Amino acid sequence: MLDWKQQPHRRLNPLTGEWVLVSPQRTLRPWQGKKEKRSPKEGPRHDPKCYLCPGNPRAEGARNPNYAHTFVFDNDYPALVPEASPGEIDKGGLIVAQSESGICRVVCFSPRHDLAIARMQQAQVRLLVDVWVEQHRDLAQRPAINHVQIFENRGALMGCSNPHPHGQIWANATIPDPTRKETESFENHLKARGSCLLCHYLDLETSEGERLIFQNNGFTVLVPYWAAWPFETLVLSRRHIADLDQLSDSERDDLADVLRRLTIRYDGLFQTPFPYSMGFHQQPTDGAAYPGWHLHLHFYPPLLRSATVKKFMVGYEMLASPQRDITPEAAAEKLRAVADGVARET
Ligand code: H2U
Ligand code: ZN
Repeated sequence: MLDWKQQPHRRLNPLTGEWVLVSPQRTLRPWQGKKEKRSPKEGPRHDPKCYLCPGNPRAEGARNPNYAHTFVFDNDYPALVPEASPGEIDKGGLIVAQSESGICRVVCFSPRHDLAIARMQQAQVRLLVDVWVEQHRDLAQRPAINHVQIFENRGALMGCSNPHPHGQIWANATIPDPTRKETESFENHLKARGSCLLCHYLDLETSEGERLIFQNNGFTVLVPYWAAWPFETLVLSRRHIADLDQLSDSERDDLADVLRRLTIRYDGLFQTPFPYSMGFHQQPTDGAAYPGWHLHLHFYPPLLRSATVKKFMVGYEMLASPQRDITPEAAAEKLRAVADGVARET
C-alpha cells in the first residue's frame, strides 16, 4: 500500500487537467541555495514620491485625487489598448498572431501607503470588494470584453513595483488559457456527473477536513489537493455563483472577512509581509450561459520554508511538471495553526 504522506505520487488538478508531482520524502533536504532579502518594514502612511498616494502626481503627469477610500484609474502603461487595429497572421498554423483589445486599470486599495489588506479594517476591505464588483459590472457589460481578470501582486518578490496596496484589472476580448481550461472542466463535470465541479469538491473537502484552513458563512479557504505552490490556497464561495456580481450583501462582507483573515495568517506564518499573486476566476463575460461555473480565488505565494527561502519553479517544473515537497495537508496544518483575529491598523 502506498503511504501517501511519505512516498512520491502525482495528483490531478481537475480544474486544468494538469498533474503535480508530490515528493513528501524530500522535505528534509538541506537548503544552501538563494536566500531572498527580508521584506522591509511598512513604509510611512503617505509617501510624497509614491505614484499611488492621494494627491500625488503619477509618472505620466496625471495627479491622483485626494481619495478617502479607494481609487481606480486607467493604467498609464497598459498592456492592452481598447481599440487595437484588427489583424491576423497565420502561416501554416505555425506563425500565428491575432490582434487583441482590452482595458487595463489600477485599483488603489486604500489611501494609506502602509496598509496591506491584512492591516486594513474590515470596513475598508468591504469597500474594496464593492469596487471590484462595480468594476467587474462595468467591464463585463461591454460587448468587446469577454474576460475580466482582477488580481493583486504583492511584494517585491512577485515583481510588484510599489508597496502602496494596489491591484490591477486586465479585461480583454479573448478568454485566457487558465479560464478556458477551467470553463471546459466545469462544463465536462456538469455533463458527466450532473453537478458543479467545485460544489462537489467543496463537499469532499468538508467531509475530509484535513486541507481546510477556515471558513465563514460565505466562503471556505483551503489548500487544494493539487496545490503546486507550497502555501497555495483556494478560496471558494460556498454558494454556487459564477461571478462577483452575484454576491449578496452579506457575502461581500464574508469575502472581505476571508481576505483579511487569510492574509493575516500568511503574514503570521513566517513573521513577514507574505508575497503572493492572487486573483479571481469568474465566468467569461461573453454573454453565453455557464451553468457549471463557480467563482473562486487563487492565492499563489512563492515562499517555501521561511521569510527568505522561496520556491523556484524551474528545471523539471518548467520542462515536465510542477513538483512540491511539503504536502498540501502539512501546509494546511501550518496555516491552520496561525491566528487570524488581529486587526493591526494603527
Ligand atoms: P505592479 O506594482 O503590480 O507592477 O502595478 C503597478 C501598475 O501601475 C503597473 O501596471 C502602473 C504600472 O503600469 N502605473 C501607472 O499606471 N502609473 C504610474 O504612474 C506608475 C505605475
Ligand atoms: Zn503610496
